[in-house]
Amino acid sequence: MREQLIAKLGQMPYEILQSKSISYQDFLFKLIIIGDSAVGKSCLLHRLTTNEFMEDHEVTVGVEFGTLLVKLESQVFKLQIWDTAGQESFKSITKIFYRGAHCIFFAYDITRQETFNNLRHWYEEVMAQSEPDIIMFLVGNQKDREANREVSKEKAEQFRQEKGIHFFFETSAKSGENVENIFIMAAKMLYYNFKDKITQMREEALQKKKGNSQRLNNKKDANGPANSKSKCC
Ligand SMILES: Nc1nc2c(ncn2[C@@H]2O[C@H](COP(=O)(O)OP(=O)(O)O)[C@@H](O)[C@H]2O)c(=O)[nH]1
Ligand SMILES: [Mg+2]
Repeated sequence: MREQLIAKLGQMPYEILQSKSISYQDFLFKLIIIGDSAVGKSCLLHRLTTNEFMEDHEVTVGVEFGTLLVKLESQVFKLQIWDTAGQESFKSITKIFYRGAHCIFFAYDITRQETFNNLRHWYEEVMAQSEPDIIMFLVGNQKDREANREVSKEKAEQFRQEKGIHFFFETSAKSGENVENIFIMAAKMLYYNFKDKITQMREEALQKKKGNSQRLNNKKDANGPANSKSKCC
């Protein structure tokens, strides 16, 4: 069932839009990345938004954002991705960070067992702070450093199942492997979950738009011919 859904979502076509503007009929999803310091959260976000790898960079304090516009079945979604930049103690993250989040990425470094072990604390924090229906991803980053691996895929998969986390992927911000994939999967999963609501909202927006143009037409009918008449005669 779960595998079927993953396969189905994987096949769904998508398009990444370059424009950063958003119109009123688009939908906004808030995604957050959490996990220990130096697992590669900022690099994942940077890779997604610029397609570059940051070898060395300064740690910024506070929350950083990245955005991605994704088109799925003619509907545009804005993914607003929050990074904990510099606040990697699970106790120091503020409630605002979790508020209204639709999707969460639990990130660890596959070459540091400790970062994986600490996900238990992160998980508890998320359970206490976030919405109950939040979509969860387990993300083992630094996949390119296979020779230094400390966390097996089996252990990670076991953790995913134990906690009821929806997806598990290994990524590399360095090579780019699976980076776009996790965010696109998140967008598709959210679209899938919210589809009925989205269709309803879209119809309402269309009705409203129709109503507006109807009003405009009426106005035009009222003023247009009358004006031209008065000009003409
Ligand atoms: N080899 C490798 N290094 C990475 C990867 N992702 C991040 N790094 C490095 O790990 C360090 C910490 O990355 P950063 O994104 O700042 O981690 P954060 O504290 O979780 O935001 C940096 O030196 C990165 O260059 C990766 O996928 N592969
Ligand atoms: Mg960071």
